[in-house]
Amino acid sequence: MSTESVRLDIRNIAIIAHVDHGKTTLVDHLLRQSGTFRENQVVAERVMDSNDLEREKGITIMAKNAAVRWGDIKINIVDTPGHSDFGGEVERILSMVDGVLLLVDAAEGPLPQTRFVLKKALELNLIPIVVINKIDRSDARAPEVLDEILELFIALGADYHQLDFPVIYAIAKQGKSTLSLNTPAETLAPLLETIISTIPPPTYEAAKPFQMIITALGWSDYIGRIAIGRIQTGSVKMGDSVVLIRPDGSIEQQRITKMYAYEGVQRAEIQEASAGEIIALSGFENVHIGDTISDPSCTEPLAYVNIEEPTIAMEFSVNNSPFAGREGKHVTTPKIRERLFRELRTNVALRVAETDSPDTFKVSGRGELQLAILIETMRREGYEFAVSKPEVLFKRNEDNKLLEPIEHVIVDVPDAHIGTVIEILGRRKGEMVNMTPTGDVIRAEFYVPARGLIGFRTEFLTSTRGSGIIHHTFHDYQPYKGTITGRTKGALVSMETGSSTAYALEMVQERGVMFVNPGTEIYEGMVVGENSREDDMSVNPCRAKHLTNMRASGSDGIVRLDPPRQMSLEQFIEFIEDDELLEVTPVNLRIRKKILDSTARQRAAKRSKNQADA
Ligand SMILES: Nc1nc2c(ncn2[C@@H]2O[C@H](COP(=O)(O)OP(=O)(O)OP(=O)(O)O)[C@@H](O)[C@H]2O)c(=O)[nH]1
Ligand SMILES: [Mg+2]
Repeated sequence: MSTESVRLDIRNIAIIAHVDHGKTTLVDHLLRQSGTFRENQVVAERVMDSNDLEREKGITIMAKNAAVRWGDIKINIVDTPGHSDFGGEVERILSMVDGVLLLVDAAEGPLPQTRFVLKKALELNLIPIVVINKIDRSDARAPEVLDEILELFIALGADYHQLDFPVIYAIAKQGKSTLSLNTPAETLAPLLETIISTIPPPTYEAAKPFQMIITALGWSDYIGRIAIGRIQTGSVKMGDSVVLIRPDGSIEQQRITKMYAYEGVQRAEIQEASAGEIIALSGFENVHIGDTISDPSCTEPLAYVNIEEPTIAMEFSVNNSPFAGREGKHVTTPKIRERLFRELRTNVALRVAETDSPDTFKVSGRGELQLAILIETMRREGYEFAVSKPEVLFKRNEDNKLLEPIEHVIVDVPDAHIGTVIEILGRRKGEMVNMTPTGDVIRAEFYVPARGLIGFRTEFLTSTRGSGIIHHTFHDYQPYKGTITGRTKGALVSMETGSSTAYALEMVQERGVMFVNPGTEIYEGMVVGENSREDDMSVNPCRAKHLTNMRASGSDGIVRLDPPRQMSLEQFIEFIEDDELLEVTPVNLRIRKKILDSTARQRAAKRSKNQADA
C-alpha cells in the first residue's frame, strides 16, 4: 500500500488570466514584498517579461518560474501569458502546480481567455483563488464581476469544492490586496496568507523512486540548456545516475551534474531536492518538453498533459524572390529546417511538417500572433524566408463531415459602432450569442469561424475608429460554415524591376494607398500598394521622368506624395492573399505575387477562374 506524504514547506501556484489583467505586475510586487530584492535595488517593471519581444510588446509570451518566501514557506510561482495564441504555454505548465490565482480585471470582467485557462485548471482539479485586480480603476465594478466569475465557474462545471473559492481584491500595480471591499487594501499579505491557507501543499507517494517530468526548457549562456520540472516522487542528489525517458519509451543514461531551485527570479545551485519541489537541471542537452527524468530503477514515463491542437498554419519557404540572399544570413533550406524543428523543443503548441515541396515547411500554431512572434524572432536572428497567407486547419468527424475551428469572440464597442461590427462579423459568418451594456460600451459575444477573423482586426479598428476592443479564443470545431470572402481590395503590383521614383509614385498613388517610398528597390511582381478597387492592377512605380517630356503633373511641377502606409509584421500577415507571399528578411518585409511575371500570372488567374466557374 502506498502512503501519501506532504511537503508542508512548499506551495506551487500558477497565475492565470486573460491578457493584460495584471499577472506579471502582480508577480513584481509579490517578489518585492517577500524581500527578493535589496532595499535600494533598481528593478525593471514587469521583471518576468524578460525577453526582447515581451518587453517591446508589453505582453508575456512564455510562462516563467519564480519563487518567493513567506514565513517558512516557499511559494513557487509560474507567471503565464494571457494572450490566447500562447494558451499552450498555460496548458504546458499547469501540471507543475497545485493551485491557481485566477486574475480578473475589475472593470473588464471575465473574457474569453479567462474561460479557457480556468477550464484547463478545473479539468486538472487545481484549487483556485480568485483575484479581482485593478479595483483602483474608475470604471471598476468588482461586485458585478464577481457574479460573472461565479457564473463562469458554474458554466464550466466546477465542483462544490472549487466553487468555494476565496476572493481577494487587489491593486497589483501598487502591490495592495484586501479580503473585502470595505477594508482598504494595503499590502499583499492578505493574498500571500490566502495562498498558504488555501492552496494544498504538494503530496507524493513516499515509497516511490525519483521521477520528474520536464515541463519547461530554458537557456543560459553560462550553463547551456536548462530543463525545468516538478519532482513528482522521490529525491535526487548531485552526481546521481538517472535515465531520460522519452514519451516513445526510448531511454538514455545520464548523471545529475548541476541542479538549481528558484529564489526570486534567479536560479540558485542546490545539492539535493525532493518531491514537490520545482527544480532546474543543466547538462541534459537532448531533453525535450514532456520527457521524464527518473531513477534508473523506474523506466515508465510519466503521463504528459495533452495540449490543444493548432488551428492555423502558414507555409515557410526558402526565399526565391529576385532579391533572395541579399539581406539574410541564414537563407537555405537546411538552415530554415533546422531552425523550425529546433523551435519545437520549447514551443509546445507549435507543429512543423515537411510538404511536397522540399524547400517549404508547414508551420501550425494557435493564432497569427504566435506565428508572427516566431517570424519576428527568426528575422532578428538573421533568417530570410517567405511565408504564405495563414490558413485555418480543418478536421473531419466520424461521418467525414468537414469541421472548422470556431473562435469565441467578445467585442467591447461604443454604442455608435456596434451596428457596423455586427454587420461585419455577420458577413464573416459570425453568430451573435449575447449583447449587454457593460460600463460605457456594448459588450457583444459571438462564435465566429477562425477563417472569418483573418484580416478582421484591421477592418474592426477602422470601423470603430480605434475605439473598439476585441478578444478571442479558440472555442471548438463545428461544421463548415460556407465561403467567406477575403480582402475586399486588390493589390497594386509592379510590372517593372528597378528603383521607385517620386515621379512615378505620384501617378500610381492615384490608384490607391502606397506601401513604398521613392528610392525603394522593387522587382516585377512585388506588391507596392493597395488598389482602391477589388481587383489587382499592374503599375509602374519605377518610371523615370524624361527630361524631354515637359508634361508636369502639378502646375508648379512639384511632386506631392502621400506618406506610404507603414505596416507592422502582423498587418502584413493580415494583408496577404492566397496568391501572394510575404518576403521576410532581417531588413525588409515585402509582399509579392507568388507568380512574378505579369503575363504568366494573368494566365494562371484566368485558368483558376475558369475552373471555379466550371
Ligand atoms: N489601474 C491598474 N492597472 C494595472 C493594475 N495591475 C496591472 N495594471 C496594468 O495593466 C497592464 C498589464 O499588466 P501586465 O502585468 O503586463 O498584465 P499581464 O496579465 O501579465 O499581461 P499578459 O502577460 O500579456 O497576459 C499594465 O499596464 C499594468 O500597469 C492595477 O491594479 N490597476
Ligand atoms: Mg504577463
